[in-house]
Parts: sequence; structure tokens; C-alpha cells
Amino acid sequence: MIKCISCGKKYGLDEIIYTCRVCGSILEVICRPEVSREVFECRKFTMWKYKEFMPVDESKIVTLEEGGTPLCRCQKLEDKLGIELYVKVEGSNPTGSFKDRGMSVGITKAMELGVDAVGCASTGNTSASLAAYAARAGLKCIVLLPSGKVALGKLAQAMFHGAEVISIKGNFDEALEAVTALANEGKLYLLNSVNPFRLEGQKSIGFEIVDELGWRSPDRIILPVGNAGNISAIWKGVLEFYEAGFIEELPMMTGIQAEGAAPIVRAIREGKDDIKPLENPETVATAIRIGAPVSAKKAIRAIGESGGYAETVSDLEILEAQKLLARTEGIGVEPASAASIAGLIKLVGSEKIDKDEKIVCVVTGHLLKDPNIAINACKQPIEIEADVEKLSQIITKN
Ligand code: AN7
Repeated sequence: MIKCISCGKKYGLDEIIYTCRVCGSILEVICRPEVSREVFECRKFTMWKYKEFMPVDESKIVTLEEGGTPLCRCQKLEDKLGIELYVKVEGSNPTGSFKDRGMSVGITKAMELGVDAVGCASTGNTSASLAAYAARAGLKCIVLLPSGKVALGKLAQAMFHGAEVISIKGNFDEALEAVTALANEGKLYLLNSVNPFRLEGQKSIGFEIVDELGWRSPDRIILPVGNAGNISAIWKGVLEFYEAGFIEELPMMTGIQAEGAAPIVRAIREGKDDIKPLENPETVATAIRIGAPVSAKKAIRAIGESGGYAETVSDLEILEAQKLLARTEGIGVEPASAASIAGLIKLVGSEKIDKDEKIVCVVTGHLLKDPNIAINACKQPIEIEADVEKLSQIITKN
């Protein structure tokens, strides 16, 4: 069943519905399979390893074998920060971001419902992922992008997978409003994370983390927050495994926003249970350049219930963390993803995080998503002839 998170009104799993018809609040899918942990044993490591927890018909899934991403221990950063650190590398998904998990479930649901067109507004990754999964399913795909604010790799993916890409003169929040209106007119099936089936896929990040840690929860999970779907989804995942008796503890959910786009951090600091939309969000991390996060209520609840924390980081801190992760651990991530590492560094520095904590930072998208940022952050290559003498002079000098 689908249930309103505010008034509790229930809806059927086959209803096309994005917000509660009674109170207007956001919805969640209720999923309580009766299985034991042993059913997962010997299955291939993709997010479908946990298929009993996915509310779709498993015989008809649309998949690119998403999930099953690496959980890399980061020894050098551990030495620097004095904590136990693992990084969940979501850039290893088929289109290079965690969005693939949600799209696999979302597009499967779209097929079950028998729709012929899907759509979204996006800061980039959602559109790249939707375009690929819609192509695989043979569905028409329409994506609305904020003009001039989508990283090159993501734009290339959305266009190349055959989506109808429309550039909106406005920001993400305005694009989302427009596409939601189209969805409400029945012109397309909306696959932004307001669609609760998206989060059902993304909750598998939480499943995988505790599975990989030997059915133990880390003390804390840190991740970047834009629309706040992912932090809500991961919390839902760990909570479902906790309620199923698969794990005995829960992680403190810790959300990081860019200073110029931090309505959730502000709401939490003011003790509110929902945000006040921010008119002109701005950050170098274009993926999380969002002023009116749709899943804010769920995220604020997750952070509160788990005893977690919300913090902001500056654009400079984001770019420094991105480079640090790339150069000390070999993990290349896009700026938004580096917000989790920047947040970790800031919270260890301000002693909000204890030195004996076991921490998982989720890095959400691949470095190549935003090649311009990467190239502009580096010294440009020297161009010379292929002459051994000149070459050896240069490499010894450097
Ligand atoms: C790399 O693609 O919102 O808090 O339209 O691409 O669940 O929104 C992207 C979000 C973090 C934030 N990291 O996740 C979109 C979009 C990366 C992202 C987020 C996004 P949410």
C-alpha cells in the first residue's frame, strides 16, 4: 500500500498518485515482507539481491544490474581524521549515479501501470538515469533541465539515450513545478523522487551498507542532500532491516547541504519540521542546487529520529574534499558527492563526530559527470615533442 506520511491516508499500489489527495503531503510505500536474512545468501550482488523488499513484480523488472556498488575502506583519510571510514561509491552504477536504483524500480512500476511516457525535472543525474532506463523499457521520455546549470556529462547522457530534453529558463524548483503540472494533467508518469517508488529502489543503499558490514549498522551515514529523497530512502532501508530483525542498531543519519542551498539545515536549526523554500539557491555543486526539497519532511524526520545531524559546507570546502578524495584514495566523484566528505571533515573538526565512530560516506555520482569542474581544477598539460631528453628534463623538474 501507499500511505501519506502526514495524515496516514492509504492508497492502493496501482494508483497513479504523487501527493496525498486529502492533505497534500508526500507519500511512502509500506513494504513488510516476511523473509529471513538467509534468503539473500548466494545471490548476485545487485540491488535486486533484496527483491522481496521491492514493491514490484520481480518477473518483469527493468534492470541494468544497478547497485552492488563498492564500499571502500579509506585508510589514508582514516589516518588523517582518526575515525573508521568507508566510502560507498555510487558512481559505479550503470549511468554513474545512485539514481539508477530508483529508476529501476520506478520504470518497472511505469511498465506495470502501462503508461507510455515518463518524465522528470532534473539537476542532471535523474535525467541521465531516466533517459537510459526509459530507453531500455521502450518508453517515451521527457526531461526538463534548468538552462545552463546541468553538468556536461549528464546532459550528454540524457540526450544520447534519446530523451526529449527541454531547457527551462529557470531553476530546478521551477522546472519541477512545470513537469508536475504536466503529470497531473496525465501527460506523463512523473519519476522525480516525489514518486515514492523511486525511494524504494534507493533504500537498497542502506541494505547494502549493513549487509557489507556483516549485518552491522555503521554509527553514522553521511550524504549530500538536495531534494532529500536519498537520505529519506536510506533511512527507510535501514529501518526496514532493523524492524525485520536483521540488524540490532541504527545509524545516525547526517545530511550535508551546500551553504547556498541549505533549506533543510536551516529548518533543523530553527526546530521546524518542514522547510521554507529558498528563492535563489546557488552552489558549484549543481546537482544539489535546490531550494525547495520535495522530501524535506521525511529527511528532517530521519535526521531527528536517528539522532543525526545536518550541516552546511562552502563551495571551496566541497572542491577541496573532491580533490582530496581523488588524490589520496583514488576515488573520483562529482562536486555534490564530495559534500559528504567535506561535511565529515568539518564535523570531525568541530567535534560533532566522535573519534571512535564507524562512518560510511555515500558518494553519489562519478567524477566524469562534471568534466569541466575537474579540468578547471587542474594545471593544464604541457605540450612538447616526443623527445626523450626534453621529457626527462620536464619530469625531473616537476
Ligand atoms: C550526485 O538529478 O536532484 O537529496 O535532479 O545528483 O536525493 O536529491 C540530483 C541529486 C546528491 C541529492 N548527489 O540527492 C537530480 C537531482 C548527486 C545528485 C544528490 C543529487 P537527493
